[in-house]
This record gives sequence, structure tokens and C-alpha cells, in this order.
Amino acid sequence: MSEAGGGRGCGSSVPQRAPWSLVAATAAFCLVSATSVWTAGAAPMSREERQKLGNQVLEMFDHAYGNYMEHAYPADELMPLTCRGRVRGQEPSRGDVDDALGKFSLTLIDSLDTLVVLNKTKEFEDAVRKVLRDVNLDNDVVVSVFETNIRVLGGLLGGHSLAIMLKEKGEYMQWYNDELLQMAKQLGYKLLPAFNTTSGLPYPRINLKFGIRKPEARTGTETDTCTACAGTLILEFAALSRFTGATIFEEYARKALDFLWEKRQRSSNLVGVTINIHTGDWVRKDSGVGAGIDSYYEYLLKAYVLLGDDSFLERFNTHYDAIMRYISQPPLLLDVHIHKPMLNARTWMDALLAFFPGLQVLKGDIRPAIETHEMLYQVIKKHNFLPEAFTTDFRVHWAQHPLRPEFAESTYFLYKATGDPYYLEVGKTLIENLNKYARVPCGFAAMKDVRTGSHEDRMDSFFLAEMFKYLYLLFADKEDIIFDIEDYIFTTEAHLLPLWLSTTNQSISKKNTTSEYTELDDSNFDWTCPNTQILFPNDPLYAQSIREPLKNVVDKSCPRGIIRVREESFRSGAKPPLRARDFMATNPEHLEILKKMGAASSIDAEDGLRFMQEMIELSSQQQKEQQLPPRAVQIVSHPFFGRVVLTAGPAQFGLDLSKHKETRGFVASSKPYNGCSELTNPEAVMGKIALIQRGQCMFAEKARNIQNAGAIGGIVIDDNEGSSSDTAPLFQMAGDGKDTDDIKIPMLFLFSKEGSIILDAIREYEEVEVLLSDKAKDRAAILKGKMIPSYIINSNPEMENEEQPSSENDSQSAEQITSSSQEVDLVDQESPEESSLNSQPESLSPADMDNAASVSPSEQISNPMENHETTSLDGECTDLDNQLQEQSETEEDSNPNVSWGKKVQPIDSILADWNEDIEAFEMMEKDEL
Ligand code: DMJ
Repeated sequence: MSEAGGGRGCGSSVPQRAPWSLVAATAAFCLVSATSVWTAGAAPMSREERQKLGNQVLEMFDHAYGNYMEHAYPADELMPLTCRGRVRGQEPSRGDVDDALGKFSLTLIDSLDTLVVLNKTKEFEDAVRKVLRDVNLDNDVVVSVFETNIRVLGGLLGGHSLAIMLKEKGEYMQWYNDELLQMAKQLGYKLLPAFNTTSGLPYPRINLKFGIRKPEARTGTETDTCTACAGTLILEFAALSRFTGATIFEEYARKALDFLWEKRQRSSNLVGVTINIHTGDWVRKDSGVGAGIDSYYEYLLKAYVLLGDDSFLERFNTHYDAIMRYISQPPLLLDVHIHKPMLNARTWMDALLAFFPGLQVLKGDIRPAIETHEMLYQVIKKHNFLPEAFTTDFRVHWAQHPLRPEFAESTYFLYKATGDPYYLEVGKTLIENLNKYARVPCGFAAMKDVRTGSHEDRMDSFFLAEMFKYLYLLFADKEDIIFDIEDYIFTTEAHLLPLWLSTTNQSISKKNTTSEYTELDDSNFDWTCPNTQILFPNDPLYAQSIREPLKNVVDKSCPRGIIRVREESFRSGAKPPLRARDFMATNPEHLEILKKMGAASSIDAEDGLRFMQEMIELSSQQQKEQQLPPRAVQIVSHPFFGRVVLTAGPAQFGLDLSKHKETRGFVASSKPYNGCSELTNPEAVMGKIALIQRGQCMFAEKARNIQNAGAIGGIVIDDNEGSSSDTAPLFQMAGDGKDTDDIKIPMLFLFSKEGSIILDAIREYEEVEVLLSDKAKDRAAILKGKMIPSYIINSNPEMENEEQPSSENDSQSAEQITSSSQEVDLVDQESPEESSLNSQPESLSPADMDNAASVSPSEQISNPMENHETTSLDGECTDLDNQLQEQSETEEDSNPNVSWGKKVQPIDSILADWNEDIEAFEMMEKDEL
């Protein structure tokens, strides 16, 4: 157990206290009392700057919410690239991700309490009216019980909690009569059939109209669910019971939690990722704090905070002890096997675990929270966002990032606990990165690949429910919020439930509850919670002193130094066990150790098992490493200005873009278009990036022909119509089996859908300039580059100012900028370390023909866990006709009152919006500077 894990967690040492008083005050104490403390490590941020950042968050929220309401509502989510609503059944299925969509205007409901936190009370009032008028909870659609609970039930309850707060204040919501609560109750009853199992664990899905197991329901045959899915209900269900007096909801959620607790692995006290809902057997026996388990732990601690029930705290503390013993390998949090908890189950971490430092703050264990948060921040600084999964040596494992809020959440809680302005700077970076890399004219788009900066046509509702709340609260002072946030607890979706529920309708039978509490006064609280008065009494640099040793942990990562070596090895002075990555078949000592494994003792057997597992992971990792990472084609000319980033396949020959500066140039189609013979239009491609069609000859031959014609780069476009990097694995273009050293120009490959975006742009604008690189470049740098239309500069005086190093240079710099065709070098944002990481050995077999099956498949860009039938493509806005047709051919809305998914924005209008947005973006960038 970590030093901080036992005895000093919030409330753990004072179970005799009155539950409601303890939890409310303790939570408030842990999170609030430190805000006046400033550690001297990071410079304090002025009130003015915090206000400016708060305003920036408001503007960003308006951009996301406004576009959802204008272009997507009443659909569940906004598709920000094609600027329309995502309607289930009208888009290709994305698998489980779609189970959050129930045709119940998900984003609107998930945004309700965010509107109040952000002081948008009028908009809140309108939004509640829309929910009451438009939302139908009786659709024939199969939804995830977990997602519907945390997003929709939680959203309605959060909305209700703040509606009654506002009504009581006397200005807004005077007409409100618990209508949201009635909807929540209706939804609660719809979810209850899912609990009809002998174990009490809920089925993972339910049909909103037909329930479960009836033929019409199309669900109810599942046998497994994830631990978080079954264990993340108590806050919403208990709140529903206590608000309404209907005890059944809290009872069902408690029963599911009781069952999970019974099924914990008794020697390790850990739980697995998935469980059989009928037998209670663990289906997946790996255990971590991220995907599949995360909010189960969160809800145990928060159930104690909200309900004051000691048994929840005892359970949480037992699990926490196990987590700190086995999973926490500071600064890493690594999954282990529940039966063999000294064995790591993975060599990578997922992005969901980023919430854990925030939970550790609530628990009162600040040190490991600071450490893990710092490690995560460095991963973010390397890739701009937290990739969905990353390895223990901080390389990208799954490259997506769906704008998850967990890291912002932990940043907020750490700031509240430490008062360290460093965390404000972290928040500022998050804001900058969102605006630079995820903002698109119609909202914010998920990152399809953090390495290239390409987008997915997706803006999940949790982005509005959580991200903006945490970012806004991070910079807000108490008086910036119209109510006292400390009177509420955040659910896992950041919905707000009032702490006074702990004393309301407590008639529900509490199993295992010892409720002998006596009220103590607040002066005793300083010993119940490791608050900053204890943590930082003589040392204001405490938080910084914890971060400091980790400051290069990502850039100078050395996995062997970080991953835990078993404690017993250290203690006994024995040699650490042989790791797969160190194994050499030629080393006799290694062979001897290998022979011993599995033979002599259980420790040897454990080593053997780990060795085998590591060997398997290592070999798949090495396979990946031998493949070149994807590249980016970024359209930088008017009106795109770097907003369109296309994921491209690299070539095993020609200029390596990971080692050299990017190549920027206008594009021109080669003649012949297949580039298989000497070009007949060398004057057109001279000094440009030639577009060539795939097929007829080898990639290398095409490259030589365009190079001979004077091209400075080439883009091969797939001849297989409709192909896309969303649905096909990206590959690298192999050489021709001969020496290709003569090819000096960079060559990239685009699938047909991505390629057609460039071809369409040429048709529309003639002059199209692109940037070929290993990673999309910062748009601000692109805007500073050549070919900025003078109308933008003229209409934006601040842009001129930005270029002025000092007032003496005023007149000169304005001139410099308006001579817009001058080339300005882009700043390479990558560190040398990163460049070398990207330059992987070329090892794939040479292909005979470029479009033959012998082309080596490369690493799939998208998350391998997800269905590849996604619709999300950069610039899919050019394919609107097809999509319109597809829409009309697919499922009709089951709610006759609401017209679903009919709002498709024409391309001209999207481009017009882009122009506006570019200007707004520039203004914003200047503001920041
Ligand atoms: C949110 O929906 C919730 O926070 C959930 O618990 C898991 N994470 C997503 C956002 O990443």
C-alpha cells in the first residue's frame, strides 16, 4: 500500500461522523480550502488572464453547442465535418459506440447543467423547454444501459437539480414543476427490466420501447457486461429514488454493487474487466483503473460522499489499497491479472484512466495523483492530445482521441487541491490545443489520429457535458458561478447532484451499514483529510517537488526503469527476473533461466508466464515498429488554411518526411494521370506537387517520372473508387525491389475519398496548395505563411499587429505581411527525439506492382477495437450528395413529431462558414498573443 493510501483518506478515519455532514464538508474541504495557496513553482496567473481564459471557454462552448443546435438538433450528436446530425440507422454502424444514441437528443440533455455552470441561464431555460417538448424516451432503439444512465438519466437529474435551485432563487424557471424529474423517472422505469437477472447485474443493453428478451426487443441474449457498466448506477439511481421517494431504483443499483463486491477476487481484492451477468464468473480477468472498470471505483467513493454509507467507503478503501499495491507503478497505472496481480496484463495504458488522479484527490492521496497527472501531461505535450492508448514507453498505441474530458477533470481537481497555478497553465494548453487542432467550422471534431492531426466526423456529447464544465470551473472564481458548486457532487459524466440528497428519503434498506454517527464540528476536519495545510505547511513547492523528477519521463523514457521490478527481488537481493525485451537466445545464462521457469517454484512459474506474455506482446509491438507511421496531407491554401488534414500512407523511398522539413507546394495533375511514362505536361508540374493515379506501373516508376518533370513531391491517389482510410487499412508504398536512392522527392498515398477532396478543391479553386508532412502543422504557423489573401489581412488589423515585434516596426511589418506571397518558414514543432521515433526501419518486402496484393499492409490507423465502418472522414463534406441519398434510403425516425437528420449544409455554405470561422480563429489567436 502506498504511504498515502491508508488511514488518511477523506473520512476513512472518522466513520463515527454524521454521514451528510462529513461528506459534504470533507469533500468541500479537500477541494476548496487549498485554492488560496500558491506554490512558488509556477508564476501565479492574474485574475484578468483567468477571466480571459474563462471567456475563451465560453466562446468555445457556444461554438460547439451553437452548431449542434443549429445543424444537428434534434439528432443525438453533431457530425462536425459534414455539419449535420448523427441519426442512428442513417449512418453506417460504428458498433458499440452507437449504443449511446437513443434518438433522444442526447447532446442537448447531456448539456443541460453545463449551461447553468457556464451562466447561460436563459439558454438553460430554453433548452429545458425543448427537452420537454421534443424528447421521446419511447423509441424502438437498443441502447446501452450504462451510457443511458450516465448521460441521459444523469443529464435529466442534473438539469432537475439546477432547475429547482434556480426556481428557488426566484428569477428563472418559475414555471418549472419537476417535469425533468418526471422524465427521469419514466426513463428509470424503462431501464429496470435490464436488472432482471439472478445476479442483479444488469444486461448491458435494453430496447427503450420493448425492454428486454421479447422478440421485438432485439436484445437480452448477452451474457457479459463490463464492471463499470454494472457498477456505475448508484449515484443516478439513488438520486432518482431520493428525489421521487420510489426506492426501487436505489435498491437495484445497490444489489448490483453488492454482487460485484462479493465477486471481487478475494486474495488480490481486484475486479476484472468483464463479468458474466448470470454466473458472476469473471470473463476478462485483467484489472486496471481505465476502460471497463474506471467508474465502478469512482462510484464507490462518490456513493459514500453522496449517501454517507460507510460500507461504500470500506469497499473503496479495500480496492484502493489493492490498486496502489498492484496497479500503481508511479507514474504509470498498469493493468494486472486479478489472480496473479504481480503480472502486468498489458504494456500500454488507455486514456480513460486519466480520471484517476482526480479521484485520488477526492480520496486525499495527492502525491500519486500529481505524478500520474504529470506523466499524462507530458504525453499530451508530445501528441497535443492523449491518444486512446499509449505504451509504457509513451508511444502511440491507438491513435484516436475523441475529445475525452478525463484529463481536464483531473487538472481541475488537482488545482482545487493544491492551488498550484501550474494547473492553470495546463488548462490553458488544453484550450489552445482544442482550438488549434480540433476546432472546425462546425464545432469540434474528434481526432482520428493524433499523430497526423486528421479528424473524425464525431463530437461526442460528453465533450459538452464534461470538458467545458471542468475547463470553465478551472478558471472561475466563486463569484463567477451563480450557485455554490461545493453543494453538489459530480457524477462520472460531470452531472451535478445536490449533497442534501444524503438526508432525503433515507428509507432504503442499507445492507452492511453501520450508522452510529455523531455530529462533530468542522474544526476537527483538518485531521480527517490530507488537506493542503498538512501537505504544504512549510513547503510551498511541494507539488512542484513531486513533478520535478518526472519532468522528462516521457521524452527520456526508459521502460525498464519505470516498470515495477518485483519488490521481493529487491528485498532478497536476487537478480530481477529476465524480461522478454532483454532475452538473447545466444546468452547461455538466459537459456538457463528460461529452462528454470515453470519448473522450480511458483515465483519461477510466474516469471515464465510473464516472459511468454511479454514475448507475444513484444513481437506484435516489433511488427508495428517496422511499419512506417502515417503521414499528413494538409490543404493550406484559401479557403482551407490547414483545416483539412488527410491521412496519407508513406513511401519506403524518396524523402523521409519524419526526418526532413515538410514539403509545401501547389498541386497539379500529371499527364498521363497514371504517371507511368514521361510526362507530357512538365511545365504544369514543375516546382509543384504532382497528383498521380494509382495503377498500371510501380510506385517508384511514377515517382521517377514526376521527379524528372521537375515535381517537388507526389501524391498517388487510389484508383479504387470509394476507398478510404476509414474503412481500409493504410499501407506504405513499397519500392520496386531495386535501388531507389535516386528518388529524392517525398511521395504520399491517399485513398480515393481523401484524394477526391483535393481533386474537388482544384475544380473549385484552381490553385490548391498542400503541405506534405509527418504531422499536421499548427494552423497559426500556416496562416503566417505565404498566400494569405489580402482581404483577410486587411480585414484583420490584429493580424498585422501580431507580426510586429515592436512599435518601431509598425509600418514595416504591415507591409511584410501584405506581400503575402513571400515564403515564411514553418516552425517544426517536433523534437529530434520524436522525429527519430517516427523513422522506423524499412523492412517490408518490395512490391512488384503498386496496386497488386503484394503491397505490404501497414498499421491500421484507427482504433482496432472499433468497427471500421465509420463515416468520419476529413472533408466528407464533399460527399454530401451520396450521404443525402443514403439518408433517404435508411431508417425513418420513430418519432413523427421530430424531423431527424434532414439538416445537411451545402458545401458552399460550409465554405462560407469556414471563411468566417478562419477570421474568428485569427482574432482569437491574436487575443491569446
Ligand atoms: C464519459 O462518458 C464518462 O466520463 C464515462 O465514465 C467514461 N468516459 C466518458 C468520456 O470519456
